[in-house]
Amino acid sequence: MKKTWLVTGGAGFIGGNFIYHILSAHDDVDVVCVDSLTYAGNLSTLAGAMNDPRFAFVRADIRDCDAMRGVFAEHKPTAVVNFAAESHVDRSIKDPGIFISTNVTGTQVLMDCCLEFGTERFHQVSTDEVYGDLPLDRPDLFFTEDTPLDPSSPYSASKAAADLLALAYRRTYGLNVTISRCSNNYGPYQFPEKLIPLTIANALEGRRLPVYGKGENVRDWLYVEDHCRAIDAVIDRGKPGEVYNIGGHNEMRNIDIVKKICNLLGKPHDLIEFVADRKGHDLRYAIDPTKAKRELGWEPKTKFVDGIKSTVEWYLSHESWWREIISGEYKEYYRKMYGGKS
Ligand code: NAD
Ligand code: TDX
Repeated sequence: MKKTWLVTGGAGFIGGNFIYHILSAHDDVDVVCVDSLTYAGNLSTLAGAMNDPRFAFVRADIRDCDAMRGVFAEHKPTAVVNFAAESHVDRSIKDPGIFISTNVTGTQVLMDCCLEFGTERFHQVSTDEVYGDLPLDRPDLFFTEDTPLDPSSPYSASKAAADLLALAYRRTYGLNVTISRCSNNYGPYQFPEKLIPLTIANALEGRRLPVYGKGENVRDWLYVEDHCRAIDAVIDRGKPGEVYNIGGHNEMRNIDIVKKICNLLGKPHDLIEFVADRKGHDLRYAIDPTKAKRELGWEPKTKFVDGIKSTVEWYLSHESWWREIISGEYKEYYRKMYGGKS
Protein backbone atom coordinates (compact mmCIF):
# COMPACT_ATOMS: atom_id res chain seq x y z
CA MET A 1 0.00 0.00 0.00
CA LYS A 2 1.20 3.47 -0.85
CA LYS A 3 2.42 5.46 2.13
CA THR A 4 2.26 9.23 2.47
CA TRP A 5 4.31 10.88 5.20
CA LEU A 6 3.49 14.41 6.27
CA VAL A 7 6.78 15.99 7.32
CA THR A 8 6.36 19.28 9.15
CA GLY A 9 9.23 21.77 9.39
CA GLY A 10 10.89 20.23 6.32
CA ALA A 11 12.32 23.55 5.15
CA GLY A 12 14.48 23.59 8.29
CA PHE A 13 17.72 21.83 9.08
CA ILE A 14 16.84 18.30 10.21
CA GLY A 15 13.45 18.12 8.45
CA GLY A 16 15.12 19.01 5.13
CA ASN A 17 17.79 16.35 5.59
CA PHE A 18 15.07 13.86 6.58
CA ILE A 19 13.09 14.53 3.40
CA TYR A 20 16.15 13.81 1.24
CA HIS A 21 16.82 10.68 3.27
CA ILE A 22 13.26 9.36 2.85
CA LEU A 23 13.04 10.11 -0.87
CA SER A 24 16.26 8.21 -1.51
CA ALA A 25 15.74 5.36 1.00
CA HIS A 26 12.08 4.50 0.26
CA ASP A 27 10.49 4.08 -3.18
CA ASP A 28 7.08 3.46 -1.67
CA VAL A 29 6.75 6.68 0.39
CA ASP A 30 5.36 9.99 -0.87
CA VAL A 31 6.31 13.04 1.17
CA VAL A 32 4.22 16.12 1.84
CA CYS A 33 6.12 18.90 3.58
CA VAL A 34 4.23 21.51 5.61
CA ASP A 35 6.30 24.50 6.63
CA SER A 36 5.28 28.08 7.38
CA LEU A 37 8.76 29.34 6.36
CA THR A 38 9.66 31.24 9.51
CA TYR A 39 13.08 32.92 9.64
CA ALA A 40 14.51 29.38 10.07
CA GLY A 41 12.80 27.84 7.05
CA ASN A 42 14.36 28.08 3.60
CA LEU A 43 12.76 26.83 0.43
CA SER A 44 16.22 26.68 -1.15
CA THR A 45 16.97 23.83 1.28
CA LEU A 46 14.33 21.77 -0.55
CA ALA A 47 15.33 22.76 -4.09
CA GLY A 48 16.59 19.23 -4.81
CA ALA A 49 13.18 17.70 -3.95
CA MET A 50 10.86 20.15 -5.68
CA ASN A 51 10.83 18.32 -9.04
CA ASP A 52 10.37 14.88 -7.51
CA PRO A 53 6.85 13.59 -8.37
CA ARG A 54 6.71 11.93 -4.92
CA PHE A 55 7.17 15.28 -3.15
CA ALA A 56 4.75 18.13 -2.45
CA PHE A 57 5.28 21.35 -0.50
CA VAL A 58 2.53 23.26 1.32
CA ARG A 59 3.27 26.58 2.97
CA ALA A 60 1.13 26.53 6.11
CA ASP A 61 1.32 26.98 9.87
CA ILE A 62 0.89 23.86 12.03
CA ARG A 63 -1.12 25.97 14.52
CA ASP A 64 -3.72 26.76 11.84
CA CYS A 65 -6.45 24.09 12.36
CA ASP A 66 -8.31 24.86 9.12
CA ALA A 67 -5.16 24.77 7.04
CA MET A 68 -4.04 21.50 8.66
CA ARG A 69 -7.47 19.90 8.18
CA GLY A 70 -7.23 20.88 4.53
CA VAL A 71 -3.81 19.25 4.17
CA PHE A 72 -4.97 16.03 5.90
CA ALA A 73 -8.15 15.89 3.79
CA GLU A 74 -6.24 16.34 0.54
CA HIS A 75 -3.16 14.18 1.15
CA LYS A 76 -4.49 11.59 3.64
CA PRO A 77 -1.11 11.03 5.33
CA THR A 78 -0.45 7.57 6.76
CA ALA A 79 2.16 9.06 9.13
CA VAL A 80 3.07 12.49 10.48
CA VAL A 81 6.65 13.33 11.45
CA ASN A 82 6.67 16.56 13.40
CA PHE A 83 9.91 18.54 13.10
CA ALA A 84 8.22 21.96 12.98
CA ALA A 85 9.29 23.99 15.98
CA GLU A 86 10.95 27.09 17.23
CA SER A 87 14.33 25.51 17.93
CA HIS A 88 16.85 28.05 19.20
CA VAL A 89 17.41 28.24 22.96
CA ASP A 90 18.73 31.84 22.90
CA ARG A 91 15.64 33.08 21.08
CA SER A 92 13.43 31.30 23.62
CA ILE A 93 15.15 33.20 26.42
CA LYS A 94 14.43 36.52 24.72
CA ASP A 95 10.87 35.73 23.55
CA PRO A 96 9.26 32.56 25.00
CA GLY A 97 5.67 33.07 23.76
CA ILE A 98 6.11 31.80 20.20
CA PHE A 99 7.84 28.67 21.57
CA ILE A 100 4.80 27.69 23.61
CA SER A 101 2.47 28.47 20.76
CA THR A 102 4.32 26.62 17.96
CA ASN A 103 5.87 23.78 19.93
CA VAL A 104 2.88 22.93 22.14
CA THR A 105 -0.28 24.17 20.39
CA GLY A 106 1.11 23.21 16.97
CA THR A 107 1.69 19.65 18.18
CA GLN A 108 -1.84 19.49 19.61
CA VAL A 109 -3.40 20.66 16.33
CA LEU A 110 -1.48 18.01 14.36
CA MET A 111 -2.47 15.23 16.78
CA ASP A 112 -6.14 16.32 16.64
CA CYS A 113 -5.97 16.02 12.86
CA CYS A 114 -4.40 12.55 13.17
CA LEU A 115 -7.35 11.47 15.32
CA GLU A 116 -9.93 13.04 13.01
CA PHE A 117 -8.45 11.62 9.80
CA GLY A 118 -7.38 8.23 11.19
CA THR A 119 -3.62 8.75 10.62
CA GLU A 120 -1.79 5.56 11.57
CA ARG A 121 1.26 7.13 13.25
CA PHE A 122 2.30 10.41 14.86
CA HIS A 123 6.03 10.77 15.45
CA GLN A 124 7.22 13.64 17.63
CA VAL A 125 10.81 14.77 17.05
CA SER A 126 12.00 15.78 20.49
CA THR A 127 15.31 16.60 22.14
CA ASP A 128 17.62 15.49 24.93
CA GLU A 129 17.18 18.98 26.41
CA VAL A 130 13.87 17.86 27.98
CA TYR A 131 15.96 16.02 30.61
CA GLY A 132 17.72 19.20 31.79
CA ASP A 133 21.46 18.84 32.22
CA LEU A 134 24.12 16.65 33.85
CA PRO A 135 27.04 17.79 36.03
CA LEU A 136 30.44 18.23 34.39
CA ASP A 137 32.19 16.15 37.05
CA ARG A 138 30.06 12.99 36.66
CA PRO A 139 31.05 11.46 33.30
CA ASP A 140 29.41 8.21 34.44
CA LEU A 141 25.89 9.76 34.19
CA PHE A 142 23.78 9.63 31.02
CA PHE A 143 20.18 10.44 30.06
CA THR A 144 18.05 7.31 29.67
CA GLU A 145 14.39 7.25 28.64
CA ASP A 146 13.55 6.96 32.36
CA THR A 147 15.42 10.10 33.40
CA PRO A 148 12.82 12.54 34.81
CA LEU A 149 11.97 15.52 32.61
CA ASP A 150 13.59 18.65 34.06
CA PRO A 151 13.87 21.26 31.30
CA SER A 152 15.89 24.44 31.88
CA SER A 153 14.94 26.88 29.11
CA PRO A 154 11.60 28.02 27.69
CA TYR A 155 12.56 26.08 24.54
CA SER A 156 13.18 22.80 26.34
CA ALA A 157 10.13 23.31 28.59
CA SER A 158 7.96 23.72 25.48
CA LYS A 159 9.42 20.53 23.98
CA ALA A 160 8.85 18.64 27.25
CA ALA A 161 5.24 19.88 27.30
CA ALA A 162 4.72 18.61 23.75
CA ASP A 163 6.18 15.21 24.69
CA LEU A 164 3.81 14.93 27.64
CA LEU A 165 0.88 15.94 25.48
CA ALA A 166 1.79 13.30 22.91
CA LEU A 167 1.94 10.61 25.62
CA ALA A 168 -1.40 11.84 26.97
CA TYR A 169 -2.95 11.49 23.49
CA ARG A 170 -1.63 7.92 23.44
CA ARG A 171 -3.24 7.05 26.76
CA THR A 172 -6.47 9.03 26.41
CA TYR A 173 -7.31 8.54 22.73
CA GLY A 174 -5.11 5.58 21.79
CA LEU A 175 -3.22 7.63 19.17
CA ASN A 176 -0.25 5.68 17.82
CA VAL A 177 2.47 8.03 19.06
CA THR A 178 6.24 7.61 19.17
CA ILE A 179 8.84 10.08 20.43
CA SER A 180 12.56 10.36 19.68
CA ARG A 181 14.86 12.49 21.86
CA CYS A 182 18.08 13.29 20.09
CA SER A 183 21.28 15.04 21.10
CA ASN A 184 22.81 18.03 19.24
CA ASN A 185 22.84 17.61 15.46
CA TYR A 186 25.30 19.05 12.96
CA GLY A 187 25.59 18.83 9.17
CA PRO A 188 24.40 20.51 5.97
CA TYR A 189 21.61 23.13 5.97
CA GLN A 190 21.85 24.09 9.66
CA PHE A 191 20.83 27.69 10.27
CA PRO A 192 23.90 29.82 11.09
CA GLU A 193 22.60 30.95 14.49
CA LYS A 194 23.63 27.55 15.97
CA LEU A 195 27.16 27.00 17.32
CA ILE A 196 28.77 24.99 14.52
CA PRO A 197 27.49 26.87 11.44
CA LEU A 198 27.81 30.21 13.25
CA THR A 199 31.46 29.45 13.95
CA ILE A 200 32.11 28.35 10.36
CA ALA A 201 30.37 31.40 8.84
CA ASN A 202 32.03 33.87 11.24
CA ALA A 203 35.46 32.34 10.72
CA LEU A 204 35.08 32.56 6.94
CA GLU A 205 34.11 36.22 7.31
CA GLY A 206 37.01 36.91 9.69
CA ARG A 207 34.57 37.80 12.51
CA ARG A 208 34.99 37.05 16.21
CA LEU A 209 33.87 33.58 17.34
CA PRO A 210 31.61 34.03 20.39
CA VAL A 211 31.96 31.33 23.05
CA TYR A 212 29.61 31.54 26.05
CA GLY A 213 31.16 31.55 29.53
CA LYS A 214 34.40 29.57 29.56
CA GLY A 215 33.42 27.23 26.72
CA GLU A 216 33.42 24.27 29.10
CA ASN A 217 29.81 23.21 28.52
CA VAL A 218 29.55 19.80 26.90
CA ARG A 219 27.24 18.71 24.06
CA ASP A 220 26.84 15.22 22.55
CA TRP A 221 27.11 15.73 18.77
CA LEU A 222 25.44 13.51 16.16
CA TYR A 223 25.68 13.83 12.38
CA VAL A 224 22.25 14.75 11.02
CA GLU A 225 22.02 11.78 8.62
CA ASP A 226 22.40 9.41 11.58
CA HIS A 227 19.48 11.16 13.29
CA CYS A 228 17.39 10.83 10.11
CA ARG A 229 18.09 7.09 9.94
CA ALA A 230 17.11 6.77 13.59
CA ILE A 231 13.73 8.46 13.07
CA ASP A 232 13.14 6.26 10.03
CA ALA A 233 13.87 3.20 12.22
CA VAL A 234 11.50 4.40 14.96
CA ILE A 235 8.69 4.84 12.44
CA ASP A 236 9.42 1.41 11.00
CA ARG A 237 10.09 -0.61 14.15
CA GLY A 238 9.29 1.58 17.16
CA LYS A 239 6.54 0.52 19.54
CA PRO A 240 3.46 2.71 20.08
CA GLY A 241 3.73 4.98 23.11
CA GLU A 242 7.51 4.49 23.38
CA VAL A 243 10.32 7.04 23.71
CA TYR A 244 13.72 6.43 22.07
CA ASN A 245 16.90 8.33 22.99
CA ILE A 246 19.18 8.99 20.02
CA GLY A 247 22.85 9.87 20.41
CA GLY A 248 26.31 8.70 19.50
CA HIS A 249 28.46 9.01 22.66
CA ASN A 250 30.31 11.92 21.14
CA GLU A 251 30.69 14.47 23.94
CA MET A 252 32.75 17.56 23.32
CA ARG A 253 33.36 20.88 25.06
CA ASN A 254 32.21 23.93 23.08
CA ILE A 255 35.68 25.46 23.12
CA ASP A 256 37.16 22.30 21.56
CA ILE A 257 34.54 22.34 18.79
CA VAL A 258 35.33 25.97 17.96
CA LYS A 259 39.09 25.31 17.94
CA LYS A 260 38.59 22.25 15.73
CA ILE A 261 36.67 24.36 13.19
CA CYS A 262 39.42 27.03 13.27
CA ASN A 263 41.99 24.32 12.55
CA LEU A 264 39.98 22.88 9.64
CA LEU A 265 39.64 26.34 8.10
CA GLY A 266 43.22 27.39 8.85
CA LYS A 267 42.00 30.30 11.01
CA PRO A 268 43.77 31.55 14.17
CA HIS A 269 42.39 30.69 17.61
CA ASP A 270 42.64 34.33 18.60
CA LEU A 271 39.39 34.93 16.69
CA ILE A 272 37.72 33.26 19.70
CA GLU A 273 36.01 35.68 22.10
CA PHE A 274 34.59 34.59 25.44
CA VAL A 275 31.26 36.39 25.89
CA ALA A 276 28.58 36.56 28.59
CA ASP A 277 27.13 33.14 29.43
CA ARG A 278 23.66 32.01 28.32
CA LYS A 279 21.08 32.39 31.13
CA GLY A 280 20.44 29.02 32.78
CA HIS A 281 23.05 27.45 30.49
CA ASP A 282 22.84 23.63 30.60
CA LEU A 283 26.22 22.19 31.57
CA ARG A 284 26.32 18.82 29.89
CA TYR A 285 24.12 16.64 27.69
CA ALA A 286 24.92 12.95 27.22
CA ILE A 287 22.55 10.38 25.76
CA ASP A 288 22.44 6.67 26.55
CA PRO A 289 21.24 5.21 23.20
CA THR A 290 21.14 1.57 24.40
CA LYS A 291 17.39 1.17 23.82
CA ALA A 292 17.58 2.40 20.20
CA LYS A 293 20.39 -0.07 19.53
CA ARG A 294 18.67 -2.97 21.28
CA GLU A 295 15.11 -2.47 19.98
CA LEU A 296 15.70 -0.82 16.60
CA GLY A 297 19.16 -2.04 15.67
CA TRP A 298 20.15 1.60 15.16
CA GLU A 299 23.71 2.83 15.54
CA PRO A 300 25.42 6.00 14.32
CA LYS A 301 27.63 5.54 11.24
CA THR A 302 29.47 8.86 10.94
CA LYS A 303 32.46 9.56 13.15
CA PHE A 304 32.75 13.16 14.35
CA VAL A 305 36.14 13.59 12.68
CA ASP A 306 34.58 12.79 9.29
CA GLY A 307 31.23 14.52 9.88
CA ILE A 308 32.74 17.83 10.92
CA LYS A 309 35.13 17.80 7.96
CA SER A 310 32.33 17.21 5.46
CA THR A 311 30.15 19.80 7.22
CA VAL A 312 32.87 22.45 6.91
CA GLU A 313 33.33 21.46 3.25
CA TRP A 314 29.57 21.74 2.68
CA TYR A 315 29.51 25.31 4.05
CA LEU A 316 32.52 26.16 1.88
CA SER A 317 30.79 24.86 -1.24
CA HIS A 318 27.35 26.32 -0.41
CA GLU A 319 28.27 29.89 0.41
CA SER A 320 25.25 31.31 -1.43
CA TRP A 321 22.89 29.26 0.81
CA TRP A 322 24.16 30.73 4.09
CA ARG A 323 25.18 34.15 2.80
CA GLU A 324 21.61 34.79 1.69
CA ILE A 325 20.41 33.89 5.21
CA ILE A 326 22.87 36.05 7.08
CA SER A 327 22.01 39.05 4.91
CA GLY A 328 18.35 39.14 6.02
CA GLU A 329 16.54 39.13 9.41
CA TYR A 330 19.55 37.38 10.90
CA LYS A 331 21.60 40.59 10.79
CA GLU A 332 19.23 42.28 13.24
CA TYR A 333 19.07 39.17 15.47
CA TYR A 334 22.87 38.99 15.52
CA ARG A 335 23.21 42.66 16.47
CA LYS A 336 20.73 42.26 19.37
CA MET A 337 22.22 38.96 20.53
CA TYR A 338 25.93 39.70 20.34
CA GLY A 339 25.95 43.53 20.20
CA GLY A 340 29.00 45.06 18.62
CA LYS A 341 31.17 42.48 20.35
CA SER A 342 31.64 39.67 17.86
P1 NAD B 1 15.00 24.52 12.47
O1 NAD B 1 14.77 25.73 13.31
O2 NAD B 1 16.17 24.48 11.56
O3 NAD B 1 13.71 24.24 11.57
C1 NAD B 1 12.41 24.38 12.05
C2 NAD B 1 11.45 24.45 10.85
O4 NAD B 1 10.11 24.52 11.35
C3 NAD B 1 11.66 25.68 9.95
O5 NAD B 1 11.67 25.29 8.60
C4 NAD B 1 10.47 26.55 10.26
O6 NAD B 1 10.06 27.37 9.16
C5 NAD B 1 9.41 25.52 10.62
N1 NAD B 1 8.35 26.06 11.48
C6 NAD B 1 8.52 26.77 12.63
N2 NAD B 1 7.32 27.11 13.13
C7 NAD B 1 6.38 26.58 12.31
C8 NAD B 1 4.96 26.57 12.30
N3 NAD B 1 4.26 27.18 13.28
N4 NAD B 1 4.32 25.92 11.31
C9 NAD B 1 5.03 25.30 10.32
N5 NAD B 1 6.36 25.29 10.27
C10 NAD B 1 7.03 25.92 11.24
O7 NAD B 1 15.02 23.31 13.49
P2 NAD B 1 15.89 21.96 13.47
O8 NAD B 1 17.18 22.21 14.12
O9 NAD B 1 15.83 21.36 12.12
O10 NAD B 1 15.02 21.07 14.48
C11 NAD B 1 13.93 20.31 14.01
C12 NAD B 1 13.28 19.57 15.17
O11 NAD B 1 14.24 18.73 15.79
C13 NAD B 1 12.77 20.50 16.27
O12 NAD B 1 11.54 20.00 16.73
C14 NAD B 1 13.83 20.43 17.35
O13 NAD B 1 13.25 20.63 18.61
C15 NAD B 1 14.33 19.01 17.18
N6 NAD B 1 15.73 18.77 17.57
C16 NAD B 1 16.74 19.54 17.06
C17 NAD B 1 18.06 19.24 17.38
C18 NAD B 1 19.22 20.04 16.83
O14 NAD B 1 20.37 19.82 17.23
N7 NAD B 1 19.00 20.98 15.91
C19 NAD B 1 18.34 18.17 18.25
C20 NAD B 1 17.28 17.42 18.75
C21 NAD B 1 15.99 17.72 18.40
O1 TDX C 1 27.39 31.76 19.82
C1 TDX C 1 27.30 30.73 20.52
N1 TDX C 1 28.28 30.47 21.44
C2 TDX C 1 28.24 29.39 22.28
O2 TDX C 1 29.16 29.20 23.10
C3 TDX C 1 26.20 29.80 20.41
C4 TDX C 1 25.10 30.04 19.43
C5 TDX C 1 26.19 28.71 21.26
N2 TDX C 1 27.17 28.52 22.18
C6 TDX C 1 27.10 27.32 23.06
C7 TDX C 1 25.79 27.12 23.78
C8 TDX C 1 25.70 25.60 23.87
O3 TDX C 1 26.38 25.16 25.03
O4 TDX C 1 27.28 26.18 22.22
C9 TDX C 1 26.44 25.09 22.64
C10 TDX C 1 25.54 24.72 21.49
O5 TDX C 1 24.62 25.78 21.32
P1 TDX C 1 23.44 25.73 20.21
O6 TDX C 1 24.06 25.45 18.87
O7 TDX C 1 22.61 26.95 20.38
O8 TDX C 1 22.67 24.40 20.63
P2 TDX C 1 21.96 23.95 22.00
O9 TDX C 1 21.57 25.11 22.82
O10 TDX C 1 22.84 22.91 22.64
O11 TDX C 1 20.62 23.28 21.40
C11 TDX C 1 20.66 22.46 20.22
O12 TDX C 1 20.62 21.08 20.52
C12 TDX C 1 19.42 20.55 21.02
C13 TDX C 1 19.51 22.81 19.28
O13 TDX C 1 19.53 24.19 18.98
C14 TDX C 1 18.19 22.41 19.87
O14 TDX C 1 17.14 22.66 18.92
C15 TDX C 1 18.22 20.94 20.18
O15 TDX C 1 17.05 20.54 20.82
